Amino acid sequence: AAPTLALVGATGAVGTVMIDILNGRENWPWGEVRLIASPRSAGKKITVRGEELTVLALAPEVFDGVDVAMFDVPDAVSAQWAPIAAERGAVAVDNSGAFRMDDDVPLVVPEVNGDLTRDRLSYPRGIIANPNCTTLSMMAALGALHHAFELRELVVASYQAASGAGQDGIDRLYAEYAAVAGQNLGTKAGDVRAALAAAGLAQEDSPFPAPLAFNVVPWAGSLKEDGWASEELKVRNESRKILGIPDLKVSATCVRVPVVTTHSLAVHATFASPVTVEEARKIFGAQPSVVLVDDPANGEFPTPADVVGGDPTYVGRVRQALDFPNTLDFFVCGDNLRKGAALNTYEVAEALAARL
Ligand code: 11C
Repeated sequence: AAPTLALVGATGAVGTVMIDILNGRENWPWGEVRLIASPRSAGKKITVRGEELTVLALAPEVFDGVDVAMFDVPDAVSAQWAPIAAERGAVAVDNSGAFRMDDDVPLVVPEVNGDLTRDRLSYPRGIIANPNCTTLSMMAALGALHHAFELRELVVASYQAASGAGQDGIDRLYAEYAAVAGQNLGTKAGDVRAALAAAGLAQEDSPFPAPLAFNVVPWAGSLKEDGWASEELKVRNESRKILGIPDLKVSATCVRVPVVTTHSLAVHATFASPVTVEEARKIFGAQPSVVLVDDPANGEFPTPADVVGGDPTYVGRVRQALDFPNTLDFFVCGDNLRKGAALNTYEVAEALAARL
């Protein structure tokens, strides 16, 4: 019989994009689909491939008979429920941060280390993890370069969209834009903060630590040791694990920008030997999930507003770093809710379905 697919977190920001992906998929290996969410959302109706499904409340029994269960829920929910799904016979493909760095849980980007979905011995706990959207947004491009030229050092700055903070992030950015619209703000220190406060948007109610409208905020995630943000450490640790380079030198600065969806990264990647722009372009051209948009003379480079909603990783501004012969600088944009989250999870699930 065709395998059964479950989606836990079907009504959240990433879950909603996942439904869109399920509806748009050309090849369909699945039989039954089960949509699962918190008891608060249970009973909702969602149409998947022409069939109206009722969202089920998260409970151990909903995993009975499920072959692959995709989790798009907060860390604590995954930490509790992915092992229950696995115990009941499903392979859990988890998009949270709960298991990513566990030695017996592979962290998979199909273009880079997809072989890890082929053998059950690679995921002994029945759990496969999906990377953080910031790491993931550059991985298809970086993995292709690494396979060809051997990556040694990685310095990145991210430009992260509000939807990285979920529906609350999206709602907050829209509310801030509405509150500042038509006012000539951004000319005096504090004028944006004051306008938001006057509109009833208290800073302490925001998922971001400073106003995002008319601004950039050099912070994403929670505070870790020595002033690092959790997002920056995730970029370091997850890049090392996915690329299989435990001692890769990485330094990241993560920044939130007033973009709704699509993360961007400025990447400074150093390889074992000199790499030319022509060679890099060839490698990007040979990677089906990478699209090169790189003709600055004609104003062509990737921007979030131009690529949001797309599946590929868009790469532009490819340059040989002038003072670093083994180093390439380039700019990457990737939809953080699609390849950065739902799409990658689904691609892992689909690879598993092919083996069931
Ligand atoms: C953000 N990258 O943009 C985060 C969201 O570890 O899955 C995803 C957090 C994670 O805020």
